[in-house]
Order: sequence, then C-alpha cells, then structure tokens
Amino acid sequence: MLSVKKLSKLNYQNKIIIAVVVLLIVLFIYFLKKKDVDKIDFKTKPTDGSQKNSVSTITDTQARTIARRLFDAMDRLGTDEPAIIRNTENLNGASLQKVYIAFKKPKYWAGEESGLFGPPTDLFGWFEGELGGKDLTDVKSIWRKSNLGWL
Ligand SMILES: [Ca+2]
Repeated sequence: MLSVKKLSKLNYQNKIIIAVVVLLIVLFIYFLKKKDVDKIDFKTKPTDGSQKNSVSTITDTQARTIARRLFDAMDRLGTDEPAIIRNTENLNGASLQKVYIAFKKPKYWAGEESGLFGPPTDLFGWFEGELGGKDLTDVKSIWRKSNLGWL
C-alpha cells in the first residue's frame, strides 16, 4: 500500500516528467519558428539552384521586396551594383522569375524612372541601361538560371 510520502514522491516525479515534456514542446516550437525565420532570410541562404530551379523558394511578398531593392539600386543617379548581386545571387530560377514579374515595367529614362519620358522597360532593360562590363556579365550569369531568354 502506498504511503502518503510515496504518493507525494510520485507526484514530484510526475511533475518533473511534465516539466520535461513541456520544456521539449517549447523547444520544439522554438526550433520550428527558428526554421521559419531561416526561410525568410532569403538573402543569405543559398539555394541548390541546380536541382530545385523550378520551385520558387520565395513568396510573392519577398519577390516584391527584392524587386523594390533592385529598383532602388538603379533609380536616380548611379547604380548600386553590389546590392543587385547581393539580392539575386542566391535565388534559383523560379524565384528569379517571380522577381522579374514583380519588377514590372517602370518607364526608364536617362538612368532613372520617369513618369513622362522613356518606354516601359522590364528588369533586363533597366540592367542594360545601368550596368556595363563585368557587372553586366555577372548579373547576366545570375539570371541565366531564370530561363527568361535574356542573353
Ligand atoms: Ca541610375
């Protein structure tokens, strides 16, 4: 027969077991969330472009954010070449396609967006207007994965 002392000892062990289980659940949720955050950090996480080129690794919102960064890197005076490379080099083909679509066709005139002059220009047109030499070659080699026909 269980004494009161034994019962309370059992309860104590049960409490430890429950505490451990709760801790494991908290840790599990923490790592799940951490994994989600890792996914969001699309700038620094390389993707295996060779095998997963057809499945986008970014959301539409992320594609719009990257497209906006590319636009900001090229609009107005000069060009932020490192920003263009940094924001696209780790994207696979399908993700690059999303970014291309999200960029749309802002009117390009004399190195910047113009509401009045210049034809609606896609991302590649902006690249060609803003980049030259090795920068253009490097950006083209990144975008070859997109299969969008820009050579
Ligand atoms: Ca510019």
